[in-house]
Amino acid sequence: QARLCAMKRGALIVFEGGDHSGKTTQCTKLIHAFESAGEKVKLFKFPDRTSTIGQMINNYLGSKCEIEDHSVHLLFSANRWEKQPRMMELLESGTTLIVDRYAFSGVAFTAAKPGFAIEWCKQPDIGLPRPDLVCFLTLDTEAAAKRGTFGGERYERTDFQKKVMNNFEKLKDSTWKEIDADKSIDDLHKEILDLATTTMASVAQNPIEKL
Ligand code: DGP
Repeated sequence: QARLCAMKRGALIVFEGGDHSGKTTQCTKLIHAFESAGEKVKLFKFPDRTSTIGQMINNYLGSKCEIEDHSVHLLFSANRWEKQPRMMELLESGTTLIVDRYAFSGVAFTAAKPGFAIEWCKQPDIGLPRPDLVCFLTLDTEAAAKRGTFGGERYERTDFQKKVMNNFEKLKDSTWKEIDADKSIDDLHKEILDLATTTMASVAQNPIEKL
């Protein structure tokens, strides 16, 4: 019993939301805050464009190649699976993971394409570690537009992004916290730091669940 209590696992904290909602900025700030507090934390970002699969995804997103829609869905999932062993190892050894996009992006983006059912889209990610907290950053279209125009990557179109946000709504469960991202970087950070700190304290004794 005493030994079990000493083995504090890390928390899995995921950021989801539309493009331009500030996920990457907030992930970076959260990592820095935890590091300064002496916590064991590590950042993951999906898609991870550094692996062989990640490079295929990078070329696809930059429209340097075409990949059939089902195939690319499976590649995005494979890109998460290739990181799964390392993620589990870190979580079990007490490191908290901050993850910039995860399986929910996988589902929300593919299901925004014609002919894709949410249930089909969920299948390849079944078995990945389940997040303890999903920070879902929302930003209305007007506020998003103020943050500049979309770059040239595939999916960066307002009509497509609306469908994506609509799909995220269908994926929410009790681990999701919807956060209005239309505020200053520092105010948003404080809100997120609070949520993340509470989550880290509460999950320590719970087993890591699976999607
Ligand atoms: P980012 O590097 O966070 O800007 O993500 C790149 C783009 O890829 C962005 O438009 C979101 C999209 N995306 C992220 N994960 C997935 C996924 O698993 N499947 C699909 N189809 N798109 C994804």
